[in-house]
Amino acid sequence: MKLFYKPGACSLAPHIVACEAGVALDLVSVDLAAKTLPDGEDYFAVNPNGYVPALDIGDGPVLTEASVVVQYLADRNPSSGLMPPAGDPARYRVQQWLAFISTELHKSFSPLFKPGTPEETKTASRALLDKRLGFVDAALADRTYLTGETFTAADAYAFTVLRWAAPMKIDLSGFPAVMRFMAAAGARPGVRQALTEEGIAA
Ligand SMILES: N[C@@H](CCC(=O)N[C@@H](CS)C(=O)NCC(=O)O)C(=O)O
Repeated sequence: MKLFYKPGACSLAPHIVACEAGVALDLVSVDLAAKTLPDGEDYFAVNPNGYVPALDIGDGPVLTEASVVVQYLADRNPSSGLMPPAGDPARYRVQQWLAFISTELHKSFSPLFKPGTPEETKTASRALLDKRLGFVDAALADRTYLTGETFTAADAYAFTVLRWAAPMKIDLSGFPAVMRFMAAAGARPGVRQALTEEGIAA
């Protein structure tokens, strides 16, 4: 399987899941500004939306959407615990977090990265993130990871997105449980492996 990625972007989430699950990936870096691949090919031919992640599973069009790609990879190795089985209420708890991370966190960070975003929009995004971080902090108060003591696909996605707080100058010190989560997730061998392979390990 080929993962189209950019170092540190949301494509890090499926990369972490693959490392945690022991699923082998071929990594293909995408120049998101030029929308090209290392061989000069047009990335729009891979993903017409032009964004990462995209996963070539060798069967039809690439899979896209970080919250779905992580589930596909986690399900390659059910014993990893990254995604509980269909029908288990625990699976829908993880999916609830995946949807929350995608729509409430990821998409609130996005305007902060975009050149030309009006200051007013950035201020609104920061205010919303502050509220949502409070929610995540409260959820993590009595547990290591989002749904308990088991690291799941949702944790991989949350870790990926919350890493953006530092470059966006969002201070996490008021969210101690989030800081503990980042330290615990960041110390996992699978997470270290993905960061190292993307050339962004601290
Ligand atoms: N809806 C997509 C959005 C993915 C996304 O925002 N990707 C960013 C990197 S984190 C990207 O590739 N941006 C470049 C672009 O949209 O041109 C998902 O949930 O996976």
